[in-house]
Amino acid sequence: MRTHDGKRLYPTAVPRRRALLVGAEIASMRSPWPVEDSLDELALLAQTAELEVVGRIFQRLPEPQPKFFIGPGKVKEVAALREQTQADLIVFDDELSPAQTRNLEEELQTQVIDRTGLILDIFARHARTHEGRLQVELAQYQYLLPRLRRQWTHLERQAGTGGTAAGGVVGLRGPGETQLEIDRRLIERRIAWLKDQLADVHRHRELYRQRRRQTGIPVIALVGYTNAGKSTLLNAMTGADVLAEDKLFATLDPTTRQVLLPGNIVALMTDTVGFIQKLPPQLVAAFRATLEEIEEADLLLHVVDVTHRNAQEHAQTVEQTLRELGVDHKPVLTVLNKIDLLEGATAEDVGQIAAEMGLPTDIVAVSAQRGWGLQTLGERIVAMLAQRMVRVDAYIPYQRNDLVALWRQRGVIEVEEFEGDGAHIVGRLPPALAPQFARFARSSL
Ligand SMILES: Nc1nc2c(ncn2[C@@H]2O[C@H](COP(=O)(O)OP(=O)(O)OP(=O)(O)O)[C@@H](O)[C@H]2O)c(=O)[nH]1
Ligand SMILES: [Mg+2]
Repeated sequence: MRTHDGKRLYPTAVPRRRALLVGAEIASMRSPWPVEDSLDELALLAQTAELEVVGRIFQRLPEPQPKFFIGPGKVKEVAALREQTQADLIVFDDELSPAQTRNLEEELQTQVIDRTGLILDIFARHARTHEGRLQVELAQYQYLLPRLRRQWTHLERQAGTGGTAAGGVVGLRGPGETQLEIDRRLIERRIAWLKDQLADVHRHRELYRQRRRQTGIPVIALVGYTNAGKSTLLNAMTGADVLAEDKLFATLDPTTRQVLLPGNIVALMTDTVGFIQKLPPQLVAAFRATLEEIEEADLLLHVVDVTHRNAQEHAQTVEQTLRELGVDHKPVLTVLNKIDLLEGATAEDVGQIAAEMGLPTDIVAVSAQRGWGLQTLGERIVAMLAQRMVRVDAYIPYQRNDLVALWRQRGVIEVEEFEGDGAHIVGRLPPALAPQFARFARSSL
């Protein structure tokens, strides 16, 4: 296990922690996810965090129970299973309140974390840039602060055994009440410092964006469920070499690359952090860089792994997260990825699959890995970007051929007729560039 700054918490020789997974199907929450599928996903998350999953158990309930989230009888079953499997960590699939976590730890005499805590641990492992690390550390401390007390109660009880420094996220020790107060104050101070640092980074990025905006180069953001193939698609479209792995949350820090679209149109394409069900939107929002890239984008490409059993649930989660982040007004093009795994499927079959999943039928099917469908995808992107541009009808003299070249690269030329000492051009331009053409315009609609 490693902390957010890459230091090892334990020597490598120490065996993996043994995790017991606990799920619940809550009737009142009406989650579209079958509880077993959600636990499968939790198991993948646990593996990514290098835990050994030694058992799983779930309960169907009308409502979450205030004390333990699950019912007291089920807690007893969990205790028995823990004994039997020798688990030393219990991972709940749902968000627990700090009080529920404390009650469960007291009852089960073992460390308890929830899905959010586990995801934070993975974030801490995968953040690479300075900003990414600051963001993760801030999110970790914000998660930890209300839970500090349980660390103390939990560890005090274990005094003499040296206490179990909790894995990843919860790696703080707090041996007593005084220490707890000190920890709390230190953490509050650290949170304030982290926020300051991040505000600085944001100011710098905003300056960069302002310059970028003035160039009128359109921005395309790749969004989607984790592991859908966003980074693979970015690499395939732009020749970037972003890490793409069969892991959840391989990408945390957005990468932006230039892409050359059909007609030699230049755009920027940004890879962003993946979404996942039951991830509090504040946590996605903690990735300000991702959020800002999405807010800034002219077009979102929603990448869906069409071969996943839960593709429909994935797509719904992404749509819901975009709504929660307040960016659902952006134009979206749905891209069904990994079609190489659908052996012998025709374009019609893929359209059918999309319709059955309740996805927009207006999709593009690709294999980012094999490079299939990328030409069509590029053409569709150009067509959608053109809709965001303003229509311009201009006469440009030959001396200003530089403007024609710019138009060709950043906009779309529909008609080009040579007349006298220049060219009469009709087409579309990004709104940011239109003013440069204003003095040559015949009419601008
Ligand atoms: N068969 C097949 N596998 C693919 C395709 N595209 C991506 N993959 C695989 O899917 C896995 C996830 O791909 P990534 O590109 O890392 O996915 P991502 O959406 O960036 O994931 P996160 O960054 O973790 O959110 C990798 O193992 C890829 O090799 C594809 O078109 N076909
Ligand atoms: Mg990625």
